[in-house]
Amino acid sequence: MKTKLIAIGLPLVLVAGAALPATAAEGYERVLNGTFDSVKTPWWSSGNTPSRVESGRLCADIPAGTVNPWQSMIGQNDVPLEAGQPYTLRFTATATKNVTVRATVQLAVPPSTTTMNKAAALTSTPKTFEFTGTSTVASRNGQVAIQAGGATEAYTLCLDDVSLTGGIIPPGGGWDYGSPVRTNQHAYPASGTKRASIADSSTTPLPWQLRDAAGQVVASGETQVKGDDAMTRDHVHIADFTSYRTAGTGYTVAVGDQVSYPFDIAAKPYDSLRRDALAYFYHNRSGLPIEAKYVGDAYARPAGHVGVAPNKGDISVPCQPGVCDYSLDVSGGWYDAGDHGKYVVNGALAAWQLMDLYERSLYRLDIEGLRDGLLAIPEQDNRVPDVLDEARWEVEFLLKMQVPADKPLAGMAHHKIHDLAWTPHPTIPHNDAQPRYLHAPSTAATLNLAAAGAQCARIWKLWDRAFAQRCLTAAETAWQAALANPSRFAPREDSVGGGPYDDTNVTDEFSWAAAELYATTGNRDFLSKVTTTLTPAGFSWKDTGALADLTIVRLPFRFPIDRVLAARSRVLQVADGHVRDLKSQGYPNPSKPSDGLYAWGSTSATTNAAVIMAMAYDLSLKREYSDAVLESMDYLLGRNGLNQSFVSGYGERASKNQHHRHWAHQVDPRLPNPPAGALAGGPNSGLQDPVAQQNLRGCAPAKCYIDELGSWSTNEVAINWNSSLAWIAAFADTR
Ligand code: 9MR
Repeated sequence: MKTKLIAIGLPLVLVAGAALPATAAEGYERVLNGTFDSVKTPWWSSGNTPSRVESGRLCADIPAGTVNPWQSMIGQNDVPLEAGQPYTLRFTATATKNVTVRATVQLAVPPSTTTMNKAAALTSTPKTFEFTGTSTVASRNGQVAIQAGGATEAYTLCLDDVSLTGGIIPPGGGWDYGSPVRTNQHAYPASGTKRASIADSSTTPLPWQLRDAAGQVVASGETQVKGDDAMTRDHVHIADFTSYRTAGTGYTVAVGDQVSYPFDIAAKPYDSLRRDALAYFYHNRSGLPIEAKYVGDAYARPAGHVGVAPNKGDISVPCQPGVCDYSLDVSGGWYDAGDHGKYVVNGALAAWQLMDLYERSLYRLDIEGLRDGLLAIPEQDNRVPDVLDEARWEVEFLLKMQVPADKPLAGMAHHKIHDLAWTPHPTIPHNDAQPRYLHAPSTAATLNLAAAGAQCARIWKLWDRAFAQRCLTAAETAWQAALANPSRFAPREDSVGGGPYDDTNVTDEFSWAAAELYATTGNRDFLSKVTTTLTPAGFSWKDTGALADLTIVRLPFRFPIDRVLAARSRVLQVADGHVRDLKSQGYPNPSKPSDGLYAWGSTSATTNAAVIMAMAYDLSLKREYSDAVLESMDYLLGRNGLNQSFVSGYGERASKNQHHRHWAHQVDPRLPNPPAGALAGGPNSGLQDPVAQQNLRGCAPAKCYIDELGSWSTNEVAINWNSSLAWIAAFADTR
């Protein structure tokens, strides 16, 4: 409730939300928002215990009738604890009846190790408590809680000025990134570029060795001193062992007594990743059972959201109150990410990218990419390329989101469908009991449907003419509807129970949709509406203008030659910028944000930049571009400031706790970790979630990442990120 006053001699120093120790003996503050000045986050309460912030306190309605203390709680998770360190818990509390509760500090995950568990007798007069205890474990999963279960009568408990102090590691610090020698932890291509990055303060070159699995030195040399790396604040060296080309497993790079994680050298290192990155989509399909014969027992689950209780969707989903008076069958599609929302803007982009991957395979004669049976999915034997089967699963859903012809705003697309409130972790899709609603149609969703629909119409002509026709009709209807409703924007605030995907500038969406519609129909009206181009800012779900150029480059024979030449030269020019950015950095990220900050989903900025460089390679066949794509893979797979592979299952230290509702092993040991091939969002300077805020304060932009389930702003997965990973993984072996 109050701002903390701390006396450090004279004069008085005023510290808001003090992160620094009040005195050396007291230790650092470990809880966030202990004063409840306005918001509740990141505090939570049990499902049976409604809570809210009231006059600067957190008040909770404790129900009668539970048995154990932990059956009704208020708490905060993701509190870092250090082994052997003493902690002091302080809080002020009241209760509307005299009652004794338990004040606890323990692990929120098994084995729930306790640091303190103390009785606190509450009355209606505010009382301040102080307890101490020593942690026996080092963990970033500590939990501070008041356990109030076991009450015989209901009452209200209010809490204020909660503080947990202790520990010697400064907030955001204490990270051990392991060896300073960072490599692609998965594999390097025998015939491609092979480099390691080494974090070392030396200003003169250092000797390096490449060792085989038996420890024999098979190549050696001296590092290049790359110098200070702004995005990581590391001082970096580079070791280049490109000339070594013998395939094998268990290689390491050593610099002095520091040794990298082991890696392979292989002719085609990305063969499994191209399939795993695509398998992500079947795993996250809504509306059909995910079968063990395709994914294995650990990942099999009943169909999600097919109208079977406790699910309330998605067979007949009503609009949010006041938005429309009908319900739609919007079953199917992919869940967007760690949540069970389905969003047309993002879904259309991800489906588009898979369809673009198909068209690349077609024009580059990548037979593997066109194979039926490439993936373990139900359609693996239907004589249609699996990548198209997977994309169609989403396109069918997108078509269902279009407003029917006899309704107001006919032809527009509903922006999204998702739960009324955020569901907890874990929630397996078929167990989601939340009501789900259609949200208002938006111009952006409508245009993205038009773009993906037009692309679908062109592609499926070859495979299923009736479906192609449905796509074309939907796309043309959507276009007309968007012209008639050019400024219906999804609000940013609509972010409870699902993400907003808000966007108030749709010039880029108009242009991208027009490019796709022109490519498919040849109708010149569309060509004049193609007004945007590829720029160094690239593309994302929000900024789709660059995709117009990518469509032109993909289909040169369908566009006027001057447009094609201009688009090609922009792809080469922007790719040159990415190559420059990659080469200028200690760790090979082709995306170097101009504002010096890493954004939410930064790994997709990397993969999307790699897509541009790959397209430049396809246009020019210049090795420089394909080498840079391979080095981008190195960055994603461990050659970075964190020594972290952001792709599950690929690398010794690979992300395994991505924010996801059923790959939630971290909070329920009966559930699996993500399957191989799921890309974590990666470093994000924004630190929007409490886990990141607790653990990453002060991080260098490229180090703002934590492999914890609770860190939705740095460690989520998403369809638009995996579609991009699948695209470059397919490219990497087929240059
Ligand atoms: O990828 C999206 C990112 O660009 C936004 O900054 C962020 C906040 O609006 O949302 C991200 O998308 C999330 C979506 O809103 C809900 N599903 C999970 C998505 C990935 O985190």
